[in-house]
Amino acid sequence: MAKVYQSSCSLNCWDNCGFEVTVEDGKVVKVDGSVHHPVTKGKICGRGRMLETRTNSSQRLLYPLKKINGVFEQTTWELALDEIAAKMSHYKENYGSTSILHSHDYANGGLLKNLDQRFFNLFGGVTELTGSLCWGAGIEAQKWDFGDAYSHDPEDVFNSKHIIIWGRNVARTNMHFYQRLQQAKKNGAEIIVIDPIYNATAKLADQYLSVKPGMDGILAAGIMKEILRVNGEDRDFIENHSVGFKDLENLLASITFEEIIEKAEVSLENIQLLAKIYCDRPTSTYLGLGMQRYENGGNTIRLIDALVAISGNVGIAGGGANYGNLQVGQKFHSNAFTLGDRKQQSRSFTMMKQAEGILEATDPPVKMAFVTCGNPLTQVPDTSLVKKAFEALDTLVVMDQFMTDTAQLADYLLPVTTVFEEEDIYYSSMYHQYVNYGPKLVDAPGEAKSDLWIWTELAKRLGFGHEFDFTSEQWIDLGIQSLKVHGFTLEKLKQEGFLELPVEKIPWENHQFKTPSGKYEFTSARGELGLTLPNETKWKNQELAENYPFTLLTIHPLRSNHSQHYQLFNPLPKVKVEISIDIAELKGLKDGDEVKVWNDRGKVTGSIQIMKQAHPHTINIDEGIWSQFGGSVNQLTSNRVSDNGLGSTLYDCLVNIEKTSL
Ligand SMILES: Nc1nc2c(c(=O)[nH]1)N[C@H]1C(S)=C(S)[C@@H](COP(=O)(O)OP(=O)(O)OC[C@H]3O[C@@H](n4cnc5c(=O)[nH]c(N)nc54)[C@H](O)[C@@H]3O)O[C@H]1N2
Ligand SMILES: Nc1nc2c(c(=O)[nH]1)N[C@H]1C(S)=C(S)[C@@H](COP(=O)(O)OP(=O)(O)OC[C@H]3O[C@@H](n4cnc5c(=O)[nH]c(N)nc54)[C@H](O)[C@@H]3O)O[C@H]1N2
Ligand code: SF4
Ligand SMILES: [Mo]
Repeated sequence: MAKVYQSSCSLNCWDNCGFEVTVEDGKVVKVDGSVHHPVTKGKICGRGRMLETRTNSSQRLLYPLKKINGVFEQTTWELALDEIAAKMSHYKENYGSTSILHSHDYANGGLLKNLDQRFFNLFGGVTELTGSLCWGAGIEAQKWDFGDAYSHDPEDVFNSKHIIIWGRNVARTNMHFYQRLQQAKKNGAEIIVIDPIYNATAKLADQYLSVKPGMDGILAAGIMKEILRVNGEDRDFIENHSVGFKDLENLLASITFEEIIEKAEVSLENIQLLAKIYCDRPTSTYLGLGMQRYENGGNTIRLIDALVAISGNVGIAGGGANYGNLQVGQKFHSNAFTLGDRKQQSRSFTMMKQAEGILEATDPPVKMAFVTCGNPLTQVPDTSLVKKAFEALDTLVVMDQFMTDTAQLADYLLPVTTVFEEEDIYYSSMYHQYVNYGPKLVDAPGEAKSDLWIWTELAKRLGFGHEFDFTSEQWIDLGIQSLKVHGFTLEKLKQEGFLELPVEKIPWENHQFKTPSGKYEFTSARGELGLTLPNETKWKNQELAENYPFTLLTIHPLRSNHSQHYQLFNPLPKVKVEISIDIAELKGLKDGDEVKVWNDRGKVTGSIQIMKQAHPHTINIDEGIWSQFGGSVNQLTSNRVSDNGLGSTLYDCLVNIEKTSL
């Protein structure tokens, strides 16, 4: 008998959809949207639906595997866990606990996934990763400007007169916001898209503006200059609620409109148009993450924040510099979970430079690594270096559901459950403030186990099993403790399927900022605001730009969440190289031509698709593709970190392109 259950998407995504999952004879047979969910309202995307295919796939890892003489052999959990625990103790005793690295990302949005930190903290503290490939530069930037990175309630977009979508590929990555944009447009709001690629979101726009990749901060400076020229700034906000405006004025005076137009490759007319739009409040800005994956990414977001601030669009209904929504994750009782104060040693590498860290650290060297909820071989920049680093380890433990590029390198490969095979609660600190309940609906195939089960078993072997002696219900209860005063209970969450977290719907409405001064900070003691440029550009690196004249973007794929779904495509995926029309003309390329795209770091081959409209000299290859299907695109990207130290520079990448002879 088929039965339908409320559940949640677990994927790393803006939307955190509510699901209705049909289970028949102990198997998930269908994943659909939950019509009850207040934000996602019954609609989900193909990536969410594909979680059914992922769960039932015959390619799932079923048993613990151990590599012996370069070949994987099936082993038992008992043996694998005993051996891994013994190795951990050995490395800790001989080199210190930070000779072990925990490499992870956020492939699963479950609260209980954070218990990995508890495990490693209680073990004594390992080498951890800081920063983020995803949104690190922008989050840090907003912390400097506002004190934190908060977004408006999803429904607040209906209060905007103008909606600026700045570098966010909404139609592809954030579908429930896209639905709201369609409605807002019907209601009469004006939509403006600023993006080097005329993407599906741009089709909805009243105005589409193309910009040279990485030059959005310069564009924002131009708009601010124009606002000041026409005295359109919000004097009340500037005088009463901000510090450092004088520094901003000086900075803007240091660049001319001519220079701005030349660098951003945007016309004066369009700069003036945007200045008018910003001053005709309320104008909301929805920033994407793509445009801060450049060396100047922090400054880019800070300059856009400054534009939102001087135009009086901070803290008002229908306004905001909407980027991430960290207030969502902050509602959980994470300290009780992770026990950060219990670690005795600590060391960190940035996410971007984890490979360099592994290869270069000596005190102590990195002997062993655990990879969980991440696939560094395809997702971390500079794949050849990442491969070299992970191959150099004495012991690599990978916990995954599939034989990914990273999994192939493991010494111990441990099969884990999917979202429908374990109980957890799910949230995303990117967009809306609802947390969803996800029950265990089916048994895992073979001997796959949850990450939490693995931590618990290893903890037992390492002498701190009692710290993991809780049921998943007890863990969830602990995580939502701080929400009890708001009437939150696990019972309620189970009954409803989702609950709304108590967040601020119009952040900074009271003008109490979380910065050291308590005001909006145009000048931050933490770092200077500058009109900086990407690293890989003719302005900074002429020789490089002569050899590699085209900018490579590697944006998020439509049908996969990063690398997660490619192996399930039918037909199997191929690398598609999208190019702007001028490149096609310059290089004599047409649709379907086979090409190589290369730079000093590596080479990728694929077939051409000419983009209908894109900024000149722009190429895109969607990220996430596995090596067996022609990836990884990160063979081409650099592991440099952003200006403020916490973000990646994945799109700050020059390449060349040629047709390959057949
Ligand atoms: N389908 C799908 N959806 C996803 C994901 C996925 O893998 N697949 N991943 C999820 C995750 S983890 C994230 S972080 C989000 C990301 O969500 P988005 O920010 O929407 O997506 P990205 O692919 O990171 O950014 C791409 C957009 O930035 C533009 N862009 C690139 N460089 C610049 C620039 O210099 N200036 C401007 N103005 N625009 C630029 C690109 O042309 C593109 O439209 O998506 C989430 N949703
Ligand atoms: N070139 C380029 N590179 C990029 C990006 C880009 O735009 N361009 N985007 C960056 C961004 S925004 C992000 S967020 C990162 C994402 O980077 P990752 O998080 O590393 O990417 P995913 O493909 O989502 O994969 C993670 C792995 O986790 C596994 N997994 C899923 N659920 C679980 C679980 O519950 N437990 C365990 N143990 N494993 C699980 C999946 O099977 C998959 O192999 O990639 C970054 N890399
Ligand atoms: S991937 Fe995102 S949009 Fe798609 S179902 Fe999951 S949460 Fe919803
Ligand atoms: Mo991301």
